[in-house]
Amino acid sequence: MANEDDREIDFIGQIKEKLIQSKQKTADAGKHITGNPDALRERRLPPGQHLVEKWPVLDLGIKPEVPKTAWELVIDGAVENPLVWDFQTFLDQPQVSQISDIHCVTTWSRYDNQWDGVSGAHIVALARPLPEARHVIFHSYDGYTTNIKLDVMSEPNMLFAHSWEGKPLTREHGAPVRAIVPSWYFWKSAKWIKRIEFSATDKPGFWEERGYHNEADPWAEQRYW
Ligand SMILES: Nc1nc2c(c(=O)[nH]1)N[C@H]1C(S)=C(S)[C@@H](COP(=O)(O)O)O[C@H]1N2
Ligand SMILES: [Mo]
Repeated sequence: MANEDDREIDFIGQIKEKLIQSKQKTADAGKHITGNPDALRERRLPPGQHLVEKWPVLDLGIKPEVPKTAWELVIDGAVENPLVWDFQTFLDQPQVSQISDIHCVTTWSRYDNQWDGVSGAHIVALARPLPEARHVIFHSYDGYTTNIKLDVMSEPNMLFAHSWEGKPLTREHGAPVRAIVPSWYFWKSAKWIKRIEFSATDKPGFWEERGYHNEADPWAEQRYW
């Protein structure tokens, strides 16, 4: 009898161990964790996100074909030094290479994307925002717009990318140049960018006007409002 009891306890013990292991796995994957932002950051995957290997495509159904020879980038608004660059002038700027994670509001995340392009900090330094400038609005060739705060432009890994994983961006991912704003959900990373507008007033963009959060911190789950 004592033997049978022991076996039963052992059995329950094993089940418990399995349960703990599976919960541990879930926790390690960063799912269902709330509360401790430091623990979340260490785990790298923001709350409510899951990892993908392939890079999904999301747009408004229009994928404008913008040849490098026709592409132009206007940098204007509340700046001392407005600029208009063609693609060669863009390439003539100091180039940076950065690796960052993508977090899309539709819950997929993709780690370690390598981008090449021109840093937001470089553009800020050249354009010299006026003292009243607080916001930056991205305008794209498909009519899409999105807004970020001026501070975010100068974050160390914010850039305007022409390449991903060492190859030119494909049309569907925003060729020839797109914004990459790693600290915010990916809808802030405007594809097919054509204008960077500095502004004293905030101008909510396409999704921000349709219920998306005005900021987009994935760690604070600033998804919709
Ligand atoms: N110009 C433009 N940029 C855009 C969008 C868009 O529709 N048009 N969609 C945004 C959204 S909602 C997401 S999730 C990402 C998707 O980028 P990807 O297709 O390269 O994954 O682009 C963002 N930038
Ligand atoms: Mo998105």
